[in-house]
Amino acid sequence: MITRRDLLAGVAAFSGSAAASFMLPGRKAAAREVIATPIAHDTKKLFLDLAERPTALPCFNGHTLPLWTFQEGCLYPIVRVKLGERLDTVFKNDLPRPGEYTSIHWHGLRIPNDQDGVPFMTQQPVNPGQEGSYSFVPPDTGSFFFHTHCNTSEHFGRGLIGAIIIEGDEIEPPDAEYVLMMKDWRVSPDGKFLPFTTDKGAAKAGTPGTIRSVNGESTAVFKVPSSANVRIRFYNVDVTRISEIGFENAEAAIIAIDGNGLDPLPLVSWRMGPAMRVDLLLRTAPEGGTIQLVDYFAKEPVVLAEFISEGPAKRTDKFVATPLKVMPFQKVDVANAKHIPFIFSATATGAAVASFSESSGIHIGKLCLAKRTFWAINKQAWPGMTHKDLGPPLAVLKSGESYIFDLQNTTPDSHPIHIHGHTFEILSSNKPHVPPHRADTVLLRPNERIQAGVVGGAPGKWMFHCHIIDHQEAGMMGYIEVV
Ligand SMILES: [Cu+2]
Repeated sequence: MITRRDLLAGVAAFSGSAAASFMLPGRKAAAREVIATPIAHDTKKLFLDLAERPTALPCFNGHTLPLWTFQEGCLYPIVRVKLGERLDTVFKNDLPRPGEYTSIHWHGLRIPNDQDGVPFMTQQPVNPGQEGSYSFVPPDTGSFFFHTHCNTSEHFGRGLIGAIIIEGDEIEPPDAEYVLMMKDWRVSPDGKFLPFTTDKGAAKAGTPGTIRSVNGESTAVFKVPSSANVRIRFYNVDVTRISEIGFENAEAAIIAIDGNGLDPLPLVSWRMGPAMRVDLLLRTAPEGGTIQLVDYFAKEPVVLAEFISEGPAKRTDKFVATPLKVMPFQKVDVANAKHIPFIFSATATGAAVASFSESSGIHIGKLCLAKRTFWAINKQAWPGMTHKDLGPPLAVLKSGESYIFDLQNTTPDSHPIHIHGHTFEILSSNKPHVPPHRADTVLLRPNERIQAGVVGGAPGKWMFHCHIIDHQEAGMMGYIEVV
């Protein structure tokens, strides 16, 4: 019998079974695409209170840590909005440190630039004791999230993250739905937060956590209906970790990537960097059975979650994943698109720090480390980790016109590349491991080159950066201007 681990032996080389599954028939789905349309026109009110809340998460092994969260009583708030509804948000900055300003970025939402939540760039920062607000109608269905865009390693590191789900994409409702947020925590053995970032980590693959979790549990356990089709919205909201998720001995399909419905792909495994999301449809086990969700991109596979079936069977039919409705995106005009190269590289300082060891004899100047510019896009390293000191844009796009971003990774590390306010149309790669799809964050593997179509969106300055936060804060960030 071929096990999932055998299959993954092939996947590890970015070929074999996963690639093969993308070549299954059925990608001519355009004819049966159903366009999502607004299902409500109300206004939803949301209040967020950013504050320190000491919390003993189950994964903390009895310790209580000073988390920073958006709401009392929950680790990650889950905000649900119907397509067509307006979301009016008021937030208060009650963070305990003087000068700890905030703003909230709505990751993946194509909303007006002045609602994008980037301090200094799209709004003034909100200082402790102050309130801020946002008001927008999310234009697309799907699984998105929100987080601050300031002091991001620490804010993510302390848990300041929430999910925002835009409903209205289901043709056939699933039997149940679950939201899974995967994040590591950097905690010392005696239960204290470790420094959220290190120079060594920032110059390499990012500063890793010490405790793994899904929804704050080491292994999240869900009681699910038996023999049912359940929707799983899986988020990688870690700052560093790249995972490759799959189920042991189960039938499942990928039905959306970063919220964007696609012709369902049989799930073998799916690799995800920080900020990437995937919506899965899983056929649960018969009554009494358990299905495990596993991260295979680790020295030993790690069980992230268990789905334990209870009650009578919901379905007896063969598992077939119904596609989601999709949004009426303007397609990239590939024939007439302007190509723009983006080269993601390490700086000389970054390369030196990455190879630094006590015995190497390499001396890294204090000034270089103070600047912490280890990474660059098109040889521009974002000056410092705040959003002040705006340099020139990396590119200027015209709203409504088509472009192909030629994303080139010249480093030995993976980079999940995120664009604000836009959705990439992933067209091709020199490592054929992904099918064409839409995404707001695309994982650029070592030495990979990806062609990502973009249609210029709303006018404004839109951040464009790696979502390994250590890389973002050490230079791999810039912005695109749309005019
Ligand atoms: Cu990166």
